[in-house]
Amino acid sequence: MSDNKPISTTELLEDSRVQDVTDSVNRELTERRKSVPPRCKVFQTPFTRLTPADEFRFHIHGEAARQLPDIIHNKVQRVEDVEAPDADFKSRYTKRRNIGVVFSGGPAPGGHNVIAGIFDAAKAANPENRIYGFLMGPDGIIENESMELTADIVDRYRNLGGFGMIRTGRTKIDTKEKMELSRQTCKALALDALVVVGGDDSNTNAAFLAQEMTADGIQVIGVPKTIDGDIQVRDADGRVLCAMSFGFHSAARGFAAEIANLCTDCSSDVKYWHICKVMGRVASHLALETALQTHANITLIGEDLADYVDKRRIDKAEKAGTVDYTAYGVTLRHLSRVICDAIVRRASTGKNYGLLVIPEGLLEFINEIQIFIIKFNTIIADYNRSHDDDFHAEFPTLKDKLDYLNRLARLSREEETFTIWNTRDDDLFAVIPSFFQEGLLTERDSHGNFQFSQVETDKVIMGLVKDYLNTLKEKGVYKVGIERSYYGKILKNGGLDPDYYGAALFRNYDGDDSHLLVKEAIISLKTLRQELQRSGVVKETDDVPAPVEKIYLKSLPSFKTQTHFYGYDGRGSNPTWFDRTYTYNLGLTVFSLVANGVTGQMAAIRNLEKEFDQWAPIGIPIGPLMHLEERKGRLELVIEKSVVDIESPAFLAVEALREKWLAAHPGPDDYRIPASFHHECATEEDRPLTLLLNSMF
Ligand code: FBP
Repeated sequence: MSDNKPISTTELLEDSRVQDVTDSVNRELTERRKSVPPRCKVFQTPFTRLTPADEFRFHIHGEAARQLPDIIHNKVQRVEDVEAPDADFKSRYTKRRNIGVVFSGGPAPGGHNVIAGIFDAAKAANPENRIYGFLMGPDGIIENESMELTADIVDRYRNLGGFGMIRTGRTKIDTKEKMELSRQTCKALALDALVVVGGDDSNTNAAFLAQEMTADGIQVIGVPKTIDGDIQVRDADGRVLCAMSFGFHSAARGFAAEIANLCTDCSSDVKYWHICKVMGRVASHLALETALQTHANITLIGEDLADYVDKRRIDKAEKAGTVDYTAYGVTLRHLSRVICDAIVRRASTGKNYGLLVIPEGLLEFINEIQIFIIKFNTIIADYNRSHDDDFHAEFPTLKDKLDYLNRLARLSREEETFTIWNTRDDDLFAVIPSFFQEGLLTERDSHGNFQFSQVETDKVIMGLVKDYLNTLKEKGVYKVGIERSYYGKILKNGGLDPDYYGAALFRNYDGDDSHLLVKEAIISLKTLRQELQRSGVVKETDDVPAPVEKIYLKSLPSFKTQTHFYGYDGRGSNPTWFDRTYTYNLGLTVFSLVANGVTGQMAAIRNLEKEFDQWAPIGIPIGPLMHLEERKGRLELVIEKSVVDIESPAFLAVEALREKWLAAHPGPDDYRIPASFHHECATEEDRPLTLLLNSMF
């Protein structure tokens, strides 16, 4: 455009420089796709074998033994290299196979590398091996929708985030019909093995599929996926077998990078409290990791709140010779008080800003809410079982649902045996804000789980916080501390003696605090005047001097918030070095389990907290991990979700550093900026901090 001649769009789009910068494939993407993750030592030779690791034991649930007889006695399998395999071994290992892979549940960074690992190992063992990807999650198995994954397809997705290659879905193969259709699909494709990449529920599904298809000789292998980090497996003696599901690290690092930026911003313009909700359907692992990565001022951990015991209430009840059950577990009201206390303390040191992290699944740990969730799970499941129409289709609006609940409450008065919803429940529920009522009654997912991501947890909590802060403001308790030197300067500049007004204006003027707090009684210009008159520093006929008024106005807090939700963004991020290496090796582990003929196993890697050369691939038997849990109003066998252990070093560290990170003192905050991550190489910080801390003691 140097000769000012207008350029046509055709010319523009044909220019190679324009094409370069507008192409959807940039240099980083090309490099990412080409990059090859390192292989664990055992995978550096062409063959691997399995050795049962008898030292690991499990407490087997009787119901699991009854329902999963063919896979319940499986052992942990150590993946080992074979230096000189005999001909028999070789021919079994390299026999031509068809392997099907499915993604199940929410995306998690690294999933594509699981497929890449399976693909590379399978093709190396026998180039005739075929890998099929089921489309749109388990529906692809039920409906026989799959595609063969070729080198071209796999190469396009290597080291990239998301599950775009074959996409995902949340359907559960939980009925006889769906199981039969799945079996038919596997047979139609002549599958030797089916690989289920999913969370706790999907690996549960994998165990049942393994049991069901043992007779057909179809192996089923699970892979621990979920950003929530809640698949963590230990044996009966507490030895760690799977420390972390894949995707957790990338999502947590993504959230932490964003939150650290907000810490920088809020401590610069000092006017906002940023309220950050972070994903994690139930467990607060992601919030805990984010706290360690960023040192946000307040991080709530659901598991900690569930464990809360109000000592004062217990003592009081004990003295009265009664038991106060409400003293166990925090209430929403109490929680809002704790948050307000922290906000007020920071404000008193001049910091009326900060960062609050709320885990998405927090409400699961609040007793009063948990009771509603369990009751609604049962009511909805009972309704769906006994009617042709679905509960949500029959009662589409909130009003319809409330009317139905009201009818149930009336029924409870007439029928003694009907106890699930009574008039007290109805009354308690009536005082909850309608958006939250709606949230609690939302549709459950296909596993019967309550969908926390659909509820505005932050809005519920912040509504209560804002109300209580207003009360504290009216009481004069919530005030912004004024720097002593600033006060002195403003009064002197206005020709006034700071000492003359100091004791009348502030509650701590005679102390040595760096920040001065305006007296609680002063909550308006009128009360300011009254207080100064009462102290005799202003006569009835005089006005309040302007510099004094200015100081008072500065002490008035206004609680301004910005809310953010970190979830889908982190879930869709590219994998960190840790996750891309972890998942590629999980894929290699899957093939080793398949080639060695086992079923009902979950691929895993031990020693993730150690240097890469110590990572040890294993197979974990899924059957023994099962326990009974309430789902859709019934007890069902599922893999137990791992929530944050409040005795763990990672939690104890966060708890011990809470006061430091709250930084309710003059001077800088204690924010931490996580190192940026590189996909090409491991860096000093390229491991979840929770993982590191929990492996130290
Ligand atoms: P998975 O357990 O399937 O891995 O999903 C995790 C998760 O990202 C949760 O953190 C979140 O609550 C949920 O998925 C959101 O689900 P949806 O995609 O259905 O909104």
